[in-house]
Amino acid sequence: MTQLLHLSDTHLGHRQYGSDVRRQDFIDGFEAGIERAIDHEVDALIHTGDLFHRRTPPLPEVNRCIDILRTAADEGIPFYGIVGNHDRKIDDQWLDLIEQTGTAARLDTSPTMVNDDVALYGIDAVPTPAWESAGFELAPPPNEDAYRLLCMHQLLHPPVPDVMAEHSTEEVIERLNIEIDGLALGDYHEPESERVAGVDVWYSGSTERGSSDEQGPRSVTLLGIDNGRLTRQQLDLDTRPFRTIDIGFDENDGYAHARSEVKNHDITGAVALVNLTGTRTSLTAGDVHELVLEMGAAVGRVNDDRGREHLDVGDTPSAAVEDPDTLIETRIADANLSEPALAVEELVRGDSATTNALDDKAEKLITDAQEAAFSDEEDAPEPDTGAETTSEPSGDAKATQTSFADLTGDDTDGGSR
Ligand SMILES: [Mn+2]
Repeated sequence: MTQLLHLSDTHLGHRQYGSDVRRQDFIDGFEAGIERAIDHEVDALIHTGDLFHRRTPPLPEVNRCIDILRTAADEGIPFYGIVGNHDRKIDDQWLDLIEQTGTAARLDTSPTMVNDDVALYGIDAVPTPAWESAGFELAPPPNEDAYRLLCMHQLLHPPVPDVMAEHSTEEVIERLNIEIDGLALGDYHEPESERVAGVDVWYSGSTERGSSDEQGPRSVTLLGIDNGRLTRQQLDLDTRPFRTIDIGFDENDGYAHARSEVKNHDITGAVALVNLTGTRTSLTAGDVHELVLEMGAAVGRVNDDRGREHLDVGDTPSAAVEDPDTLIETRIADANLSEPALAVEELVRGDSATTNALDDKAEKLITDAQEAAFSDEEDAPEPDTGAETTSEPSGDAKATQTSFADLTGDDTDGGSR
């Protein structure tokens, strides 16, 4: 029997909610997946795209990724991957670079054989404009009886719900020049499966929550292939819990009210997502953020909707609509933004900062990036990031690693009162 471990959408380098704790969580999720492969002594690992969160991942993430892949390589377990929509670059890919270290290899339309009885194929994420003209020509395996497993990174229906899908699974299968037995997919972050036109089709899901609507356990998939027959087992990963806390405010509600509401939830070590509704009071979103951290949350995220008129839009199919963060992330991945633009975007969306602090911070990021870009000097002035010394050039995402204290003006170098 040949055993494979399928993992996907690891999004290394995702500094979710502007948090370095979350950034580490994505590394940990990836590592946990690789550990499962080692525990089960699989014959190979397959990764179906979005290894990294951005096409310009932080260098520490690339290094950590290689370290972790090496633990599998040292056990004789090869790692085969394809490129996703988030980490896709124009020509050479990150996987090509990592391949130089001997810890990974890219799948393509020629078969990569595992134990002579499984033929692995890979087609990188195809952007929508290129879809119609994309060639799905696979070279036949050397061994006629081999189990043919194609890896792709697309939203295909089924099993992706029709409203979220880009294309139909049946269309993909029809466009292939050879028959396949299995289609291992990435891009959709939930573990789902379906049988389409005689082909087993499944998503392994992501290894960390990319948004709060990814509610089920994160997982990887153990595949067993015996005489051309496939068995599949979902292995759940132990990831940081998410807790959603809704707090309604009346005129006189302040700190004590917020505290007693938060107390109803076990937020120790969790990502606490707090929604504030009702009347705007003197208690700020920043106060609530501080409160949940004091009460043991590892990460806090406060959405302040107080004082807003709510339109009753009636019965819309909201359950089927994707989380806004997920939609934004996808658009950003497609947008080919510059480093400074990504840094400012992350700053704006990443935290519940006051507008003034945000303005100052964004302006500084842009000014620093301009200085770095237009300076004739060999060593352009380093951006003033306070006590922290950065080992990366200015303009890199590193410059955005401000703490919440920085953003709220609680830092020591604030100056003004
Ligand atoms: Mn993804």
